Amino acid sequence: MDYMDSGLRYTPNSDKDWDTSVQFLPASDHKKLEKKKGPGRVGAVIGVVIFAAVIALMTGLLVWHFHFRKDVRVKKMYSGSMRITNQVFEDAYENSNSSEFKALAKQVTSQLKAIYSRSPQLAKYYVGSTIQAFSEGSVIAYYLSEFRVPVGQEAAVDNAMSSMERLVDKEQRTLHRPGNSLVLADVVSSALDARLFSSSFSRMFKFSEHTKTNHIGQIQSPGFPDRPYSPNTFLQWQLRADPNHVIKLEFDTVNLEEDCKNDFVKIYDSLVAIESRVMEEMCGYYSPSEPLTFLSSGNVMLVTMATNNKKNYPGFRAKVSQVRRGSQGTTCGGQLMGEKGTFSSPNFPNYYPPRTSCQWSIEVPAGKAVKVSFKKFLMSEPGQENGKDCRKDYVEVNGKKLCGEHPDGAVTETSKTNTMSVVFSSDASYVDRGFSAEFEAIDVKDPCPKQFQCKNQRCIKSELRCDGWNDCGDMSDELNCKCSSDSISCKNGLCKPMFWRCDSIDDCGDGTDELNCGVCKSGEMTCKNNKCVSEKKRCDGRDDCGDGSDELDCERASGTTCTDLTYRCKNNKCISKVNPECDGTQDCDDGSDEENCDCGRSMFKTSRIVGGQDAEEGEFPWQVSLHVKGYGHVCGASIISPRWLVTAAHCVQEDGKTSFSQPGTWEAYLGLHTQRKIGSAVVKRNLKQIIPHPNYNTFTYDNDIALMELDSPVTYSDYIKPVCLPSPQHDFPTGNTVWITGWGATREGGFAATVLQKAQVRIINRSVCNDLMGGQITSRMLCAGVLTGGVDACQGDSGGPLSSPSGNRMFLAGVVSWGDGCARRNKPGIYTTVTKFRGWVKEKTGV
Ligand code: 4AZ
Repeated sequence: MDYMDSGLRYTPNSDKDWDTSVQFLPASDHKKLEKKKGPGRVGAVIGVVIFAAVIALMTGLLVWHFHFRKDVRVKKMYSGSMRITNQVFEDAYENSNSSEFKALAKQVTSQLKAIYSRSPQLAKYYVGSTIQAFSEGSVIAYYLSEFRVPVGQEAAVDNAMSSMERLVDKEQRTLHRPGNSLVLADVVSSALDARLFSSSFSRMFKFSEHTKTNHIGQIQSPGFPDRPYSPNTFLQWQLRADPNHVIKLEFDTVNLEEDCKNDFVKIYDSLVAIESRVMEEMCGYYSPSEPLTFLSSGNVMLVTMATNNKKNYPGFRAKVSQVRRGSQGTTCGGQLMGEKGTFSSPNFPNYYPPRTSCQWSIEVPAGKAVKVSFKKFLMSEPGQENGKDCRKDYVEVNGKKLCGEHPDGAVTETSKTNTMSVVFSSDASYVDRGFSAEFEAIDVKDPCPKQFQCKNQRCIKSELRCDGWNDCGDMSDELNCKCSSDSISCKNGLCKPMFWRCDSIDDCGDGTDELNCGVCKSGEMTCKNNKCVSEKKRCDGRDDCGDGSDELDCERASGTTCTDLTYRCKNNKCISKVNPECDGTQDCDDGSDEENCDCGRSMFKTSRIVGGQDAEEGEFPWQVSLHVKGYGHVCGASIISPRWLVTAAHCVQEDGKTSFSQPGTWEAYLGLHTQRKIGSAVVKRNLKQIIPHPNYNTFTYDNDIALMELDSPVTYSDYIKPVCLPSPQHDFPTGNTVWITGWGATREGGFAATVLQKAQVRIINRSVCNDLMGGQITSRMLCAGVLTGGVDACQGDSGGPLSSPSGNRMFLAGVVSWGDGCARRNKPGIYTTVTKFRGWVKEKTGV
């Protein structure tokens, strides 16, 4: 169905599209050409033949050009709004069937034609315009204009449309305009989202609702909640409020297909879908606990919904009401006085309205200074995710602009005097949840009374100074310390808890805590089982340690006696080299250590040390997002072959409500980077079977591993590749850095991440970990983390990989399993030890 079907249409005369005149240039040297003698009879014949061929070719080209060549054109739609300052709004303008609406619409369309005629590009390709609605202020007209543009000319038309304001200006300044011409201002226009006029729509519904005071209306996708929304459908709701009111739209459910390319809901601060007035685009599943209320800037709002042919979900439902402009939630700023207080962006913790700016003037008692701490800070939007270059929505403190997303409490600003100004500004497109902040009066000379002041101006409890933990976030609380008796005095001045001594991790940063750790005398080596044996016994062909560790990594690699620590080749011979598999060197006589090595590599070198940030696309191509159908992301998994995934058994454990153990409950997204953005790299698979480990213990999380078979194999790509499975003897030494990845919560109890997150953690000594975790660590568990806290896996990361670099490949060291909260200090993340299950994986999958 055509988007232009509704409303009034004005169609101009069609223009000539092609320049059909052809001109021949005169020969530059015709005299000379005439004088030349012919080359004889043969030459004349050849000349005639060539002449005939050229004539035939030209005739053919002309026939093709004028007769067969298709005038290929694309439909381009632009939407916009303009304020008519010399008209007064009448109630009849709300009804597109009224004669008043039709009369004004006719005037606007003819004026639009006059405006487009000012640009040769636009005039040539213009088809017509429809007026979609009018609203108050004096009168705002919302329109759609259609152009048919030859392929290749689209950019020129976009360009011409971008200077629409200038064209309007020209038109407005034309002499001899009819006396009743409209006076136009505030012209906004942009190309319509192509998904909103797809030719595949078979159904189109348009609703209008004018809210009233003390009345709560409701809009919902058709069939909600009893049946899924229909395919290939376009819906729009034009919402109006009384003058001096704004629209409040409160979603209680949003449950759509994951991929916004297919099904989506888009909210506009307008009555027509103008891209520069988009407030938010939504698809996928939103937890009902997420604050999902939107406020318009004026008395209109448009909600659109588009669905494609496949996969229909329950849809959405939202309440619509009007709020008086100036009432709570719609305003912000003001005078803040006193010792301390709080303030937040308008409508916090819900979405702030677009086109809003305000200022808080904070004044604390004379002689003191103002300190502002942002508890929450969410001012991110497309084109401004990185928190730099805050040109769209921002907060300005002390002349410094802040935007993007910041961790709770991470942003603190202090003034030099007893006043401070904080400005909030949102632009016309995209909104976020904003901020909540606290201000307090501080003594300039003693800004942190009875507390320690960090270099970054944070105040922390005095007892946290020199305790080995980075409480400030900038390490300033751990510098220049006199260490207590239960701390190690690092040479570099840091103090670290005594129990970190000799755990094979350089906690001091200068190695002090790992010095003089050997219990063995000089000339002796420390075995893996802590026995001391003479250095001379290393690699002598005999197992002197008793665990084979004195016979590892010896020159004479092959033919070693087999122990628990040696690598067993396919021919059952053992080699002493540590982690020989897939290291690029053939160590086994039969070459089996270099077999099945198409794994663990991505397009990227993962080299940066980070504490939780967006992964690159394709950086962890074995990462899988496991979705419960109709709900969304629940767990992670890792690809180990075209057919098989490894995940956590606790992800597929029945909970009474959802059949987590049933393959039909799940869908696996491979090659995914951003949740709800299903690009061409993403492959979705249903599951054929789920095999939880038979010894999985639901109370202790022991043996927390499961296998998933896909219903059909995937083809590997840059974004979909398997991770390497470690041999049972693969060594992941304490202190080694490993990667955790997932879409889990970005803080304990927080929301799941949209973009795949990565963080680097270290393998932690098993006995240190067992002490920290109250003796709950079995040999089937591996600990990894950053004991100072702040970096960890969390809810939603479960089942995902703990990827360990070895050579130039990544091995699956662990499966995200459990933890005591997330990122707490002294509480590492616990992972399933994959090496312990290598035989079981082989038995069940053949991989
Ligand atoms: C979870 O609930 C979870 N900090 C996963 C990992 C950790 C904690 C919780 C580790 O899925």
